[in-house]
Amino acid sequence: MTMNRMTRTALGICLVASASTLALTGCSSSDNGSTQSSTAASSDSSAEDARLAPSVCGTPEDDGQNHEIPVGDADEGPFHMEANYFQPGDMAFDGGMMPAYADSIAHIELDVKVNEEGTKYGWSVDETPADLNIDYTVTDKSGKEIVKGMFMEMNAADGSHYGTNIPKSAEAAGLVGSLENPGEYTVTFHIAPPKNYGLHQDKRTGVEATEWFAPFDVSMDWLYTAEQKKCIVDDPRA
Ligand SMILES: [Cu+2]
Repeated sequence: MTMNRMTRTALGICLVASASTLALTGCSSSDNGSTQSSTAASSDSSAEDARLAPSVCGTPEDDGQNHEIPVGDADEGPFHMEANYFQPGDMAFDGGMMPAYADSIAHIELDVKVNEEGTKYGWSVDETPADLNIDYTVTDKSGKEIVKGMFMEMNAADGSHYGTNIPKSAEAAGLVGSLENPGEYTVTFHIAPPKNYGLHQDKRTGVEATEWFAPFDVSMDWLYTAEQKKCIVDDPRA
């Protein structure tokens, strides 16, 4: 157990629900019924819920590495997918597709890897498939859209993925609200196949599939803690 994990355990991080907001706070077993203990994501009931880990940014524990906060994962169709979020990314070559670092509150990404089913399109297991068309929509518990946008392909220090920055406010897009405060949301990813991307069909070189997969949606419950905001700085390249 690292010092970091020991500290987190000592803090006894709990998610406190009040009228319409969630907040991270320390709690103990003596807290009353207005608090609920964190739910472990794994089957090990003693394991901490990684979604609730406090940010190390600005603390002596900050190791300078990026710390992704998990949203969830899914295995569907030709892909295994893992969604994470963290502070906005400062990007080169984004083609103007992505909200700028200074205008954003978070970066959300989907690590898409080919599974066994995906090999019929000629991909290799665990590779990142190129040229997918992915968008995301965040809704609140009433189903109201909070923010949505297109993902793009990009590389970070930990490899290739799909993602985008989430703007501080979605008002310009006619949506509502922002992710300023912690909350419980649903994020839905719409996964569509590549366009203008060939599939060999001839006898010598052809792949098994004769057409691309049908577009599909993957939804995940998003326990959003807003912890990534602690990692936002004035100059992300400094
Ligand atoms: Cu990214």
